[in-house]
Amino acid sequence: MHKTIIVSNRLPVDLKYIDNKLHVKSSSGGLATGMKSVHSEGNGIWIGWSGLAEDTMNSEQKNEVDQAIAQEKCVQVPLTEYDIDNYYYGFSNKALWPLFHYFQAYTEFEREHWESYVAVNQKFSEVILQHANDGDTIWVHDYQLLLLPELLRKKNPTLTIGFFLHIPYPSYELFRTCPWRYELLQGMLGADLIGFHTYDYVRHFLSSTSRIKEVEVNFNQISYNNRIIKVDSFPMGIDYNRYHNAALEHDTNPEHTKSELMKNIDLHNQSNEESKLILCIDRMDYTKGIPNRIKSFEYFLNKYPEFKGKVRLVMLAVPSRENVEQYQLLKRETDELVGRINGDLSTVSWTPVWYFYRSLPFNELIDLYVSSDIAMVTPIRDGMNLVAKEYIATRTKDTGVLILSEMAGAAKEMHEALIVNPNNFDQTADNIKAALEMPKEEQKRRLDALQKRISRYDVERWATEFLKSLEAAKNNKPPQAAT
Ligand code: ADQ
Repeated sequence: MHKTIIVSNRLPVDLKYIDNKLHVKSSSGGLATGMKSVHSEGNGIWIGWSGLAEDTMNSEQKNEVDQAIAQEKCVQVPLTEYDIDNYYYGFSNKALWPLFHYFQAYTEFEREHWESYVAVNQKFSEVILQHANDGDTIWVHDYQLLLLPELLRKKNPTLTIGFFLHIPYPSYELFRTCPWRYELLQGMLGADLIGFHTYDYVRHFLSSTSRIKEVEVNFNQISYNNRIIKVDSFPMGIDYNRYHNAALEHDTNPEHTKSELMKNIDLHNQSNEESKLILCIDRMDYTKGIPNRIKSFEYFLNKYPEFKGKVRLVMLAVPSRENVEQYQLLKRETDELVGRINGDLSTVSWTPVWYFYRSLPFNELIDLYVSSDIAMVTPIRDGMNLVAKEYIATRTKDTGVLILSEMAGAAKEMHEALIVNPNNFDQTADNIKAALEMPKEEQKRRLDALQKRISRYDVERWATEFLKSLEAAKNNKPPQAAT
């Protein structure tokens, strides 16, 4: 029987050496959840990097890591510190990430980074080919592995290869600025099915492909090298029940032990009945629009001063890619903005922005989701954005309003949110006011529609639909499918 191999840059296991002891934690992130049934089925495996640099471990540790990973039905692609600096922090996060998110001024196209990107994609293909049998299905994830589909197909044309991009696909005008645009497209075109979150990304991809390469595009199919490649949108969902049930549990369990953070928030709410809480949860990334959000909140407070003392912005930012310069600059800008606004506007009993720079465990995240009146998800650019969906899943009392950036892929499916352009502070301020004043019936009406959709198109359904479509794409192949 054929198996399915999932491939992503990082494995769904978190490995750490603390005081020389290996700590292993399986990930409960969106992708790991969505892939759970695929991964646990038959002899399916997951291939990726462990998160630990190969050249910083001794042979005993390497063995220990290998064993721990094998227990999770995973196989690792060993990466060195050089690979991580150049392939991951370099080409993936200093070239592709900003380019695909329209931050062209941040892109660095370095030959050394590119060469490492090619070499690491090659390393991935070698490990996969050692574990794949003829006819197996390989599902490759994300921008770190754009070259992989073609590398695999060249060596084994019997494989069925799917590729899914988790970030936006930019317009041709932007994509063409990449010196290795041809190679990147060539790499992706090794797949039988290429998936994106939204139809706009599909359109941009088809347009880049037809302008850069000699291909024939027919609706959402590309004819290339005697093969047909299907391109389609698969909006990724969340594990709706996990979030919804955790929120219900939070409501009903009187034994629920609250975090220090929540105790403080509760204390503040009790002392100020009218007080409203606006929640923001992001990775600390320049694509997430964190400075704009703070500035638009300040703009709102100045435009509608009657809300001063009554609304707080609770901002939770999880540290990310801290050794990339743009991320350090963003952190500094955020620290300064929060400091300035709180310095300018705070009173003895009111601090407008509560800012936490850390990752929170799941139960504390739920505490925050449940306790907030409004969620503000206003990225400058975002492939999908799962926080918007998680917030909706935690609404168990028919109250809550989502303010959502039109630049997030999620906006394409979540029309009932208050949709804003994050660069338009006037519009954002007006929508914050509208959210704060929205009648209960309207909140319920919007939430009902959103919850219905988000619960139906959950992450498992996303994975199933992609694999179903991949199966169909495979059967679409002309009989002699080799390139
Ligand atoms: P990300 O850019 O990581 O993902 P997102 O989709 O918002 O963005 O997912 C972030 C996840 O991290 C959420 O599940 C959230 O709950 C969690 N999180 C954020 N801050 C946290 C904190 N302080 N503590 C604990 N957890 C925190 C990429 C793309 C997105 C796309 C996803 C999936 O950039 O556009 O939606 O992949 O395809």
